[in-house]
Amino acid sequence: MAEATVNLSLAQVHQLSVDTLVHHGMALEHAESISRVITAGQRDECNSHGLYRLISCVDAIRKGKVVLDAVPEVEDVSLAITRVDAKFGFSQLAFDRGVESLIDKAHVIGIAALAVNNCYHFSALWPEVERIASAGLAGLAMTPSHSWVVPAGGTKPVYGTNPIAFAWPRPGMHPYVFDFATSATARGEIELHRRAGKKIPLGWALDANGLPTEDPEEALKGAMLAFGGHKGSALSAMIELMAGALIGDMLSSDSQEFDDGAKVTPCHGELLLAFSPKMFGGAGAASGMERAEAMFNSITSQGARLPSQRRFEARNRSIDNGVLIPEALYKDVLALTGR
Ligand code: NDP
Ligand code: PYC
Repeated sequence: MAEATVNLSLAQVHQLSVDTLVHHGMALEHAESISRVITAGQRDECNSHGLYRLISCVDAIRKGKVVLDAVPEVEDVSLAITRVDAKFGFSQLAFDRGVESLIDKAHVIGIAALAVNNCYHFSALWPEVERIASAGLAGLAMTPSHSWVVPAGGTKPVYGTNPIAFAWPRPGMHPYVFDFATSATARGEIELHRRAGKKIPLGWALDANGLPTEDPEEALKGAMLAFGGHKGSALSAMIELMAGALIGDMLSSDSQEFDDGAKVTPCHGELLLAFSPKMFGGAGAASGMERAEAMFNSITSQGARLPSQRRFEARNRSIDNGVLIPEALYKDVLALTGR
């Protein structure tokens, strides 16, 4: 039987998100920043990081973990580096406060970095790299999470689900964007399988005894696997180093310890990088952009799809028709404010 759904406009999703967060004491500026990202996630049918995330946001608020009125502090570290201390608020407002500086610096000196420290982080990274690409820059973003993922060949979790996202600007078109967890899937996907009473594919996780499992509940009690064996595992380690150790912030294992059993969304840092094709390419910049287009064409012309194509198609549909939310999720979100 088809799942019952509720049709909401994007404006309704945004308002539902703002109202829920403000109801729980979130400062309006934070609620607006967070809700833009949640609405974008739902709009692009990224179900693990759309409205569903409100449940974990409210959980973190109820457990008194997140600073609801944190004022992010922007520090101009050097010509190339901007740091934003999120002061233990959610990450989105801190990103909003730092991104213009990142973009300005990359335009001036060709390459720049934004380190966001001390933030509670639950969102997808593509809205951030898309923002960088909208300024004509290539963008890279990465962040740790909680140590849920075993290194390839090991048995004990070390890494987070550690997402990495990249965007390349394409004038007049959507950018080329990928954004994925370095685990076989995002933890949120496993949680959604549990909600839907569905099995997970083998290769995503191990149970608490270290055996492969198709049961999402057992997977969440056990450990997750990296994507691509030793390759995803090494990428995940790089993210721990670059978006944790390098920027003086927590690794996934530290974040897990900091959580102290509360099981709320992870708290750590994020690293974002921006590169100017104009500055790097110099006299060859225009031909570099043309070669990039030729490569994209050689992918799509053989029937293969670009990452984010599904998302951009979903975006067009949602802008025209609104989004379909599972009724059970809609009820759970309304229940967050006692409705
Ligand atoms: P997916 O495996 O669903 O997708 C990963 C990427 O691959 C997307 O860019 C997707 O594009 C692309 N893709 C999928 N199938 C194809 C295909 N056949 N051909 C070309 N490209 C394809 O993502 P994950 O489950 O790994 O992660 C989901 C989200 O979770 C991410 O946005 C990530 O940032 C977020 N996350 C956040 C964390 C945090 O700590 N904040 C932790 C972990 C994950 P498309 O979307 O168009 O399908
Ligand atoms: O889905 O793995 C995940 C995740 C972790 C933190 C936010 N999302």
